[in-house]
Parts: sequence; structure tokens; C-alpha cells
Amino acid sequence: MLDALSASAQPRVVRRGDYAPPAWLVPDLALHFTLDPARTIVRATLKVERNGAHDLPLLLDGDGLELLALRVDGAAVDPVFAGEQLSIALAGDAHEIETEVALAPERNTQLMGLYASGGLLCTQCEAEGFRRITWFPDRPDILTRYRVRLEADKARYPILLSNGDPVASGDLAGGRHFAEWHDPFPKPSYLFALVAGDLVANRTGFVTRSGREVSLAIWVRAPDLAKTDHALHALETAMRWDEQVYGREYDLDVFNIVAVDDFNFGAMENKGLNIFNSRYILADPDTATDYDYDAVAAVVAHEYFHNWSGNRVTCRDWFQLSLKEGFTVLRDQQFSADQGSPAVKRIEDVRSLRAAQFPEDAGPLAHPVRPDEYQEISNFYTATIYNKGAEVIRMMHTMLGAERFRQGADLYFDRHDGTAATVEDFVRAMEDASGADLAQFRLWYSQAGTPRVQALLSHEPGDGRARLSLRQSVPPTPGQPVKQPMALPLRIKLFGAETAAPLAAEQLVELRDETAEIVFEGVSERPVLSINRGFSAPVIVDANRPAADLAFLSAHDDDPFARYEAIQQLMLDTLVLGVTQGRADHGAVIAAVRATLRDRALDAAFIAEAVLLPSESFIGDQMAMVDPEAIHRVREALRRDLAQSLAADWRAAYEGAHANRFEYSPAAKGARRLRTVSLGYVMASGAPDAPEIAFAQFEAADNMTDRQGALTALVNSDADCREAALDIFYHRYSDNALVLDKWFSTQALATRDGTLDRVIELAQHRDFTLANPNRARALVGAFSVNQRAFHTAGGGGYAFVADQLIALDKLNPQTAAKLVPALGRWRRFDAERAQAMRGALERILAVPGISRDMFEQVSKSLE
Ligand code: 0A1
Ligand code: ZN
Repeated sequence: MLDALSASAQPRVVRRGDYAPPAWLVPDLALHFTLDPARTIVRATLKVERNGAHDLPLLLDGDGLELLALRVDGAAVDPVFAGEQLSIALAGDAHEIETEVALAPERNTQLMGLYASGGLLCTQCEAEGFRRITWFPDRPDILTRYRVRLEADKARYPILLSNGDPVASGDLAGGRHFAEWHDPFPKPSYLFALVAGDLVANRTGFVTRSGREVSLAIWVRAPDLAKTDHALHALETAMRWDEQVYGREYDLDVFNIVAVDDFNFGAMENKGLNIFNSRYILADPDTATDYDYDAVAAVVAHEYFHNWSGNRVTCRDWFQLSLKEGFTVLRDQQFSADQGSPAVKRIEDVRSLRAAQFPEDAGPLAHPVRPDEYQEISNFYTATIYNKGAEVIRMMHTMLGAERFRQGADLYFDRHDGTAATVEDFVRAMEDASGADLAQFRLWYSQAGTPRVQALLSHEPGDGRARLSLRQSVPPTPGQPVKQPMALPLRIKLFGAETAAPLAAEQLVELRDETAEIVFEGVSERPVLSINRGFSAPVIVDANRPAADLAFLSAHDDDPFARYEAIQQLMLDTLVLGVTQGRADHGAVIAAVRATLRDRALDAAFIAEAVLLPSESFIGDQMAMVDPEAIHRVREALRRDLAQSLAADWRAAYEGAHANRFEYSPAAKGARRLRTVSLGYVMASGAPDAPEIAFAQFEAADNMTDRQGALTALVNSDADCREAALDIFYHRYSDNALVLDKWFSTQALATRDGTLDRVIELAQHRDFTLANPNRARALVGAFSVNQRAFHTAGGGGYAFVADQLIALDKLNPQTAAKLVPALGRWRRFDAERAQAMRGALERILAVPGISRDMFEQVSKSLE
């Protein structure tokens, strides 16, 4: 097998333990770009300085560069290569290295380095893309001052942007022009960026709290300008929030954001020049859903917050990635919570953690928040690094309290400003500022796997005592067969089953040993346990509470998250029982949903989250062996029963949640959400007028949330008008790529019969292309998380995805490799499906020239 692989796919393993400080530093870099999509010339002048006493050569990284010239202190030298690196022997302690290279942005389909997107030229350098632009020690612990000169055709590329502040610009002969940018802050190469194109800006001014005047601009192509107000407003709000909550101010005179259509991730925090996937910038009511609006604000805030957590303090090496990502995700979650309902935000964040990170932690690609090794770092931009990393820092916040946490953050920023730091530095700053002992807590960074906590509450009415026994275990994960007990904070409260009153104040219990017992005194009535309130620890709790207790908590708990959790657990228990026993009583779920729907004290957004059934894949995650058809059947049966038993309530909720005109406010968003969820139930009831109601909403909608909500309800059904609705939608938005993505993904996510065939057909559609990552994800990515359709008996779903990934790997390995995990879940399926999934993975692995990205994901998935 191995001899079929290209050199690029030879398993190279990078280990955290092998870290060594750089032999040479690069304090200054001048970059000169002669931009052209077919052939761009890059001249680089590096000032290098020996770092300590040694006689090691200077090693420069490069990838796919045509080397035109190499000079040391002005004299041409012949290049010497050591593996993929350029090795330069240097006699003195300080030298000047000059290189000249050529590259072809328009042929760059990987979208790493300098590439063309929709008439623009732009860059993506994290994690190792800078080496695709010029020869450089492309590692995050080299901090360099950049001076950049861009030259390009003026008509085609009137706007020339890079990091830092603009210092000069002007015209050149032959219709060309130039711009120069200096970034006063030393930065790692992964934060370098440039953009050239025909762009217009939505601008505003911002005065920081110490009085610095900053000019903010969001750059897009002219037709998109009207869709940038929301992002610009979010940026201002985020800048103010970071001053108020973390005491962090912006530090340059300009802050530019550019939206591009072809982008591997969501966005990138390049110093002073953020580059965004346009789906996280562009929003107007007709084309973006409330979900999109929220995501735009969250990603704008996330990238802005990186200016401190990531840029001012960066990462020593890529094993420390969660240092910037976990912390920044926590910061963007806190920001979003402050803009609307913190409870609903927490519910959404936990839902996505459970949908993406828990399965990762339970599968073949499980890795610690601070990994020990990787083959390709791009594969480690995962839910574990981002979302679990955020949960780990959130636990510190919970244990230390807001005030001491803030002191820890201040100490961290003060100590490490202008340097490349480690996860250990962060934890130590938290300890030093607070006096807390986080020695055992550090296991969260080194041990993979989601801990499980068993909780058993017993009550002796005679002596008024209740005892809570806790037992934790951390499952084995690849390379980590045996685990130690974690330190985990559990917020716990008891309620009286008769009075519905709290029996004592909430306790924050820090479980440290494998087992613990907590005794509550003066408990005279039967207690009901509320545990892991607010999802204080990212663990799975097995509390085995009877349906009656869950129903009770869903009505009476005073922690909204716990209330949500109780009704969801009740649904989940009922669904799992239905799948494993073939039948389950729906009565308790129906009663709890009725009570929630009728509770006037609850806000609409919360109700909508609470009454939604757990997804098919989340039900699957609870079972050792997933039966996708049975799960679908049982869930649909409960949905229908809920729909019919509460038919009048759903109609009332649907009609009550009607707004007259579009408005983007927490209340209006909540109303729309409840409206869409209720419409789903109205459809599920099978009422003959239901499709008409959905179709009427689809046509009359004055916003994308209502329109896509109705379309989804129709597409999931067998209603006659489903195809008509799809056609109308397609023609209405055929010139809007981001909305067409929705057209693809809505169909790929459909839970009805025949989805596999439809998806295969859509891959042939003239608007489908693997060259655009958003489009590839909209069809292939969405389909691969549609449990029922992807696992259609016969293995056609696996074969389809394998075909697409093989084709995509040739264009864009990063985006292809991100889609492998769905196939890696084979251990959880019956022999026939498992074999077909393995077959698909083996077929991918056998392709000659497979990328390093794919090789790592696929080979680990087969182990
Ligand atoms: N640091 C960015 C994520 C990011 C990572 C890699 C990329 O390469 C294609 C792009 C973006 C963030 O956290 O937003
Ligand atoms: Zn980030």
C-alpha cells in the first residue's frame, strides 16, 4: 500500500515533546509582491539573527515555490535543500537573506497561501500557508516586523491591503500602482495577509476607551455592500465589549475585514486584516436566517478577539492551538450570551458540543485538547481544540469565579504580551492570580475522551438525610488506554418533590476522586436531583432519574439550562427505549411538552429549543450499535404523536408567534424560531391543510428564516408542493451563492425517503462544484451528517461520499479531510454497514497521490 503513496503522503509525525526553540530569529522582513494571477513574483528580504550559541544552519520552509534567486548578504548562493527545507549555512550572528520566487495564484485550488477568488487575490496562511508564498521559517514562535509593498494592475486591483497601517501608495508605469503597509507589531508568519481587488468598503470610525481613533472598514464587491451593516455593527459592539469585559483595546489605526467567496474555514484573524468566508459577513433579511445573523456576529467577534488572544499573545507551537482557539471561543460565547439570552446561547453551545465534539471524543480521531502528535496540523482545527477547549477554560471561570478569572486573564496578557506562549503559561497565570491549585485540572488538556459521571441520590426520610454518590470514569481513547480521575466542577441543587421548592442553596461540588459522597441534611421531603446545572462540566451524566423526576424538573427547575436538559433527557430516554424495546410510553413527554408550551413565563426562544426532539444522530450516539432506520421510525412516531396530541397547541403557538414585519431582536428571533418549530409539528400531524400553511408561509415570508423554515418543512415531507417550492426558491436566488448553498443543504439534510438518490442527482447539477468549499460542504458535508440518508442500506451513501472526497482531495485536501469523520464511525454500525464504510475508506487510501491530510484522517479512521 505504502508504495502507492506520493512523497507528500508519507506519514511524517510531529511530536510536542520534540519542540526546540528556533536556531535563528527573523526580527525584520521586507516583502515585495508583483501581483498577477498567472505569475506573481515575491521578493523577500529577511534579517536573521543567531539565537544562542550553536552552529546550526538557517532552515527555511517552502512549498510549491519556483525559486528564482537566493542571496546572502548581497551575494548569490546556490540553494541547498534538507528534505523540504532550504538549508543555509551562516558564519556570523546576523545576516540578510534575499529570495525571489514565482507562484501562480490562479492555479492554487488548495486555498492555502496566495490564491484567486472571484476576481480577487487573497491569502490564507494559518497554519502553514506562508511557506507557499515565500521561503521562511514558517513556525509561530518566530515573531517578525513586516514591511510589505504590493504592486498590481490598477484597473483590475484598485484596492491593495495588507497588515498594519498604510504608509504609502501611488501610481506606476503601465497602468500599475503600488501600496505599502507596515505592521509595527511583530507577528508570526501565519498572521500575514494581503488582499488585492476591486472592492468597496462600508466604513465607520471607532474611538477606543483611551482615545485612539480607529478607522474600521468591511471590504466587499460592490453588489454586496448593502449586506455589510450587520457585520460592521457587530464589530463595533465586540470592540466595546472586549474593553468592558476583558479590558482589551484595539492597537492599530485601521482595522480591515475582507469577505471572499472561496475559503476553507470560517474566517481568519490576520493582524489588522481579517479575511472572512463571505457567509460570515454578508447578511440581509431576504438572504440570511437568524442563525446566519448570529453566526456573523459571533465570527466577527471571534476574529476580533483574537487580536489579543492569539495575536498579541500567540502560540509557541501548533500543539498549543487551543491556547488561542479555546480561549477565543469562550470569549465569543460570552459575548454572544451578553447580546441576547444567555440561557438560549448556552443551550445552543452545548448542543453543538454534543453534536460535533462528543462523537469526535468517542471515535478513532479522538485527541486531547493539547495533542501530543500530528501528521498534518490542518486536521487539528477540531471541535475538541475549539469547543472542548472553550469548555475547559469555562470550567476555570466557574471554579475561580468571574473576578479571579479576570485577574488571571489580565496576568496572562501582561506576562506574555508580544510573545509566543503555551497552554501551561495560561494555566499558571490563572493559578498565580487566584491562588487556586489547578494541578489535577490540567488533565483536561492531556486526557482525551468525554468523562462519564454516575450520580445516585438516596434519601432516608427518617433522619432527613439525602446522600448523593458520584462516580466518574474517563473512557479509553486511541493511545490512551488508562485514564486518571479528572477534577470537574458540578453545580448541584435539590428540589422537594411535593413543594417544588429548593431544599438548599445550589452547591458547586468539585469532584476530584473517582468516587465521592455528598450528604445533604434537613431533607424532609423526597428530593429531586438537579445536576451539572448550566452544563458546568463537559461530561455525560448518568443520573438514572425516573420520568416523573425529569418531568418535574422540566417544569420547576430554576436553572433554565437544567430545565431544558430535563425535558431533553426525558425525550431521549423515551426514544432510546423505543428503539431498544420496540415500544415506549409517550405520555410523559407529551405532558411535559404541553406544560412547556403553555408556560407563559417562558420566552419563545427557550420553548422552541426545549420542545424540539433530540436529533437522529444524537439518539444514535447513545447506542452501542446504531440502527438508523429504527431511530428514524421511533423518532417520527413520537413526533407524530406529539403533533397530533397537541395539535391545537401547535397551531396556537404557530399563530401566536407571528410578527408583522422583520426585525432582528432577541424577541423577534425567538418568535420566528418557535414559529418554525411549531410549523414542523403542524406538518408532522398530517393535517390535510398543513402543506398549504407551510407553502403560504414560504411565499409570504419577508425574511429568510421564515422562508427557509417553511421550505425545510416541505422538503422533509411528501407534500405535492415540495418540488414547486424548491423550484421557486432556486429561481429566486439563482444568482446568490450563499442562498444556493441552502438550497443544496436543505435537500441533503432531508429526513424523507429517497434523499440519497436526490443527493447523487444534485452532485450533477450545473451549480454544484467541489472547487468552492461552501458548496462542497452544503451538499457532501450536510449529507454525511444526515444519519438516515448517509447510512441508507446498501452502502450507496458511503460510496457517494468516497467518490466526492477522492475528487475533492485532488483540489483541496484540507476541505476533503474535514469530511472523513462520518465514514470513521464504522465501529458503531452493523457488520454489513461497517464493512461498506471500511471499504469506502480503503478505497480512498488506495488512491495514488493521496494528500497527507487525507492519509492521516483515513488511516486513523481504519485503525
Ligand atoms: N484561526 C481561524 C481558523 C482558521 C484556521 C485555518 C485556516 O486555514 C485555512 C483558516 C482559518 C479561526 O479560529 O477563526
Ligand atoms: Zn479562532
